Amino acid sequence: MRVLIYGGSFNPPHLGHLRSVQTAVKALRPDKTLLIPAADPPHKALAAGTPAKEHRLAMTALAAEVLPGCEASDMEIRRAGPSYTSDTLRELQAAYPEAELIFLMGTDMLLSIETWHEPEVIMALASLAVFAREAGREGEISTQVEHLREAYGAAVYVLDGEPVTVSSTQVRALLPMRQGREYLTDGVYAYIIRHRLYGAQPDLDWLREKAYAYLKPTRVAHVKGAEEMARRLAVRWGEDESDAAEAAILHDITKKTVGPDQLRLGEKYGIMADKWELENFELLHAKTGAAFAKDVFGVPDHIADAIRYHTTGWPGMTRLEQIVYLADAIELGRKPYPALEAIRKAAFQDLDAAVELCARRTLSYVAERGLPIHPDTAKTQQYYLKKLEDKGAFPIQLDGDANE
Ligand code: DGI
Ligand code: FE
Ligand code: FE
Repeated sequence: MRVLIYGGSFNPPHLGHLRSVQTAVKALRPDKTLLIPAADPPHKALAAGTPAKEHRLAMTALAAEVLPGCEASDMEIRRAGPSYTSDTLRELQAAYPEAELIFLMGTDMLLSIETWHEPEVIMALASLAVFAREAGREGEISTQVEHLREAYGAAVYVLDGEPVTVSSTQVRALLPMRQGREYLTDGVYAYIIRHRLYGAQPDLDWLREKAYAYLKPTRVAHVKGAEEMARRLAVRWGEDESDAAEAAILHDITKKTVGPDQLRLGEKYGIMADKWELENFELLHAKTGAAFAKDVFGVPDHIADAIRYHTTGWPGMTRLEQIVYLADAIELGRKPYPALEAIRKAAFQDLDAAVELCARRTLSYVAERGLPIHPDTAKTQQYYLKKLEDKGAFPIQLDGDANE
């Protein structure tokens, strides 16, 4: 039996790691491959902002899923203190007494192995597997391989392949810029976004694809329209365009859940439905949407709140919240309703006036249908009316031909 072992900080695990493993698997045909994230690597301090080791283990397990016969091991993370490879190999030898252990390593590790804790134990317990052809370092590599064979009797497999040069450092630098997804498995990327590790912000193409999968197909056009309108308004009002897009993409994320299921979803997130929401479950989708977007896509509070207030509004909304509230109501695919054109126009001239009119219009829409008025809708309208008065502006008058 052969067990291939690949250790590292996996911070995060990326396709370069997986390709190295694939190359080694092809050459060495192990029965089992273990990816072992280190708890506390003795050789290099982990970068600032490194996620908890449990996150690195979870990501490594997700990465391992895409390679048959490959799994993540928690043995170093479980163990207290620094992760010495010699201890790991002792433990593995006890677990697989009959197996040949093969320790896969990168060039830097190969060259520095004599400075590790108990290098002679490592080379006695395991064979090494290294890549022969890292550009410009072939000489160093073959000299070191010869040296380890002579000095330690090391068994070294020299793999005919180039190591993949993408690094975790590069990936970490890309993630906050909504980039880097192409270096990760989808499972790892989704995990990073969900927990917003490394300051990651989602690639919006990816987010759309994921978000639309939760929508009824007939709602997708509305969400696209809301995103487009939210972007335009963000540009107009100097807000972050991609934050506005992110909120709009997710704003109706739980809308498909109807009836008592909407109530149950709220309970799952600790949302107590109020009297009005109990009479009209649909109102809850704004609050459950915010909670869901936080849970599944890790959205920060300012985006979650824009989702939360998109249906009723709220007194004293931030500009981003106003933008999402309005974008939902005036996106270009909205079926015409009275005051729509007036709200559209106002949204680019005076956000407060537009919000006031939009809330006023919802109040009459709801009243016409005999539905209960949610107090937040009323409060929103009153708040913005007062705000307009305070700044000496007038609410928008609708005359007879407002029914455009
Ligand atoms: O989710 P969308 O359809 O895109 O739009 P939305 O989130 O604004 O939801 C619109 C629904 O919410 C619409 O059916 C009216 C309802 N609504 C908004 N404010 C109130 C309200 N329903 C009641 N009962 N009371 C309100 O104050
Ligand atoms: Fe909605
Ligand atoms: Fe909507």
